[in-house]
Order: sequence, then C-alpha cells, then structure tokens
Amino acid sequence: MKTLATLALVVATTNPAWAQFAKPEDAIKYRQSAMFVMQQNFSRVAAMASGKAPFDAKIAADSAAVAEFASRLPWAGFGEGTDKGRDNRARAEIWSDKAKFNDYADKIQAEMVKLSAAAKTGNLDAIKPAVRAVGGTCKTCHDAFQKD
Ligand code: ASC
Repeated sequence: MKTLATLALVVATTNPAWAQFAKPEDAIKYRQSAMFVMQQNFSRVAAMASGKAPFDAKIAADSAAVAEFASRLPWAGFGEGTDKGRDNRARAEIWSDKAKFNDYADKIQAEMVKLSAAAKTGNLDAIKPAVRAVGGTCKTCHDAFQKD
C-alpha cells in the first residue's frame, strides 16, 4: 500500500496545473470572474478619474481595494490545459510566452497596489495617474494576449 507521502507525490507530479480546480472549465470561469470583479471595480474608479462619475472618496477607496485584491486572482486560472473550452479570448501566447505573460500579471498587481494606496489618500489628483497606469497595463496585456 502506498504511503500518504507517496500518494501526495504521485498527485503532485501527475495532475495538470488546472487540477486545483475540478475541471478546466472551472479554471476558465474562475479567471473570467476575477477579471470581471477587477474590471467592475477599476472602471468605477476610472469613471471618477475622468469626470464621468462624481468623485466619492469612500467608494473610490473601497472599489480600488477590491480591484487590488481581485488582481491577485486570475492567474491561478491560466494553468496548462485551460487554453480551450468555455467561451474565452485567451491567446495561445499566454502559454507559449509565459514569462512575458507573468510579467504583465506582476505589473498589474503592482499598479493596483499603487492605485489602492492613492485612493486611500482621498486625493483625486493622486488617483488620476494611478488609474492611467493601471489602464495602460490592462491594455498592453490585452493587446498581446487577448483575442479581439
Ligand atoms: C477597463 C477594462 C479594461 C481596461 C482597459 C484600460 O475597464 O475592461 O480592459 O479598463 O480598457 O485601457
């Protein structure tokens, strides 16, 4: 009979990366959901920064904090074997150019930390450049890795 440690090793070495989810579809749904939460909260702050929505410091700070947290989540859903299935716009380059994709994943999290910190100050003039930096990072990554 296999020991628990051996079983754990077998599982760790034979399961594909999406195995932390029940199935690849779940990984895709998870990353899409996290992106959606991030986008909803970020765009609320962005609308204030651009003057399309009235500035409310508390809503901005709360939304930026949620966007920052959400920015940590999608990446676990991009494991091997999650390139196909469920309606999704992920390009193959996510998996073939992983280093670059991971750099963008790190960058958006870093920019979100800065945005959240700026939003906590309650100063709209500090929020504006941070919103631009986040938006620029979203766009650069989408241009490279998201299908039209
Ligand atoms: C959003 C959203 C994005 C980014 C990007 C910023 O609200 O859905 O992908 O901002 O448009 O340029």
